Amino acid sequence: MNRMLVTGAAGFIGANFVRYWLAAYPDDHITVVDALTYAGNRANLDGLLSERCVLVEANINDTELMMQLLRDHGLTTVVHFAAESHVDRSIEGPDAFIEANILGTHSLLKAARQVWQTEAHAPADHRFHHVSTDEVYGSLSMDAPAFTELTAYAPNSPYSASKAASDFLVRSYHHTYGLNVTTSNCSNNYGPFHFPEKLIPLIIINLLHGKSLPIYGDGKNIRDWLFVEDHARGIEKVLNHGTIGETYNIGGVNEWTNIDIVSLVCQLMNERFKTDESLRSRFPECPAASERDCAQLITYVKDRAGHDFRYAIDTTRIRDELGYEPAVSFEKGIELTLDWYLENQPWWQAVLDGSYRDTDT
Ligand code: NAD
Ligand code: TDX
Repeated sequence: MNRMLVTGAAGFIGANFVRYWLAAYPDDHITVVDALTYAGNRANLDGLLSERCVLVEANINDTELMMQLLRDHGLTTVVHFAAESHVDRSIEGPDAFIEANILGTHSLLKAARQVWQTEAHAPADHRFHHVSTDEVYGSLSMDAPAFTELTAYAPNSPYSASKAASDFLVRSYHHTYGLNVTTSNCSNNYGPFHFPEKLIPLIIINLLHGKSLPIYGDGKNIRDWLFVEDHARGIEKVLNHGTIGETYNIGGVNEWTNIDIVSLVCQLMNERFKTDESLRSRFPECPAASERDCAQLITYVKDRAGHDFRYAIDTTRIRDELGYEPAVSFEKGIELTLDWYLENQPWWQAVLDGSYRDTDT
């Protein structure tokens, strides 16, 4: 039986990870720590909280509290998702990224080191797994080979620079203090509970409302998309079989230009409106409700500052050493995602109108 601290699990990927883990490991216990920033949403944990899974609303920068939780809940594994995660916000205001991603990660590392390595009742075994991003490697040209774990770090945004700094801190706590760490660097995730400031959910929700679909620059930038549950499976492989001190790249080997992925979502939405009559009355402003093509909402806008051109992940290490393969094809994952947003309007409506922040809901 494992007792885990999962940080940032009221957010997109952490919530999906906890859902996956609780179902796969019925004997395990999870303590979620989340500061419930704008990106944290209690509703993401609906149906999951129980005696086996508790939510503590707290900031990872509170080192004393993190130590207390590790001790009092007998936690021997940390899976660290908590972070500021949106590149555009990091361009507008980097400070929150330094605070959460760098200082927050360091606070957790200090807590783990103190409780797991120096105290009388330290557990025999422990693990600190750090969840990071492919963006730490910088940007690729069209024909450059995909990022491997040996690719030199070259972060370009305040977000990716803060994640790179946190990766190095994690590395140093292994090298210097012998903390049992692993790190995974994953490509772009998509799926349920994705906050609608990010490309795919933003596009889905905008087109349902007949709003323009903003494409930065020429739309030719490339991302490697992975269904969020497959990210959870990758972290599971690393937790169960990964080598201490190592980093593992996780990706979908699934590169799409932004304009192609937005066009695909438009095409799938056109089809949904043809097969499901009820969508016309639910979303009358969507072009597909009046048999027009959703793609007419595509609007090219000013590019993101310092916009990385291409990310691509070489998954050889995690595939060959840990036997990891994504389980959900992109064709299936994008359909699942679209259907999730169509079926969970109250979830995203509450995000749009701000009521998801009400503490008594
Ligand atoms: P998210 O923004 O949806 O969720 C982040 C969560 O962390 C929120 O619930 C927020 O309340 C919480 N949080 C933020 N600062 C905190 C603090 N100081 N203390 C406690 N909680 C805090 O992010 P996400 O997309 O789920 O990403 C999770 C992790 O995965 C991040 O570390 C991100 O860098 C990494 N990652 C994301 C992607 C992606 O495509 N979204 C890809 C690779 C890696
Ligand atoms: O309105 C938009 N229009 C647009 O063209 C938005 C929000 C984005 N884009 C472009 C920018 C990117 O090239 O789409 C691409 C994807 O953008 P985001 O969804 O903001 O993701 P990205 O910047 O690629 O970063 C994501 O993947 C790596 C996550 O937000 C990070 O947390 C993760 O580390």
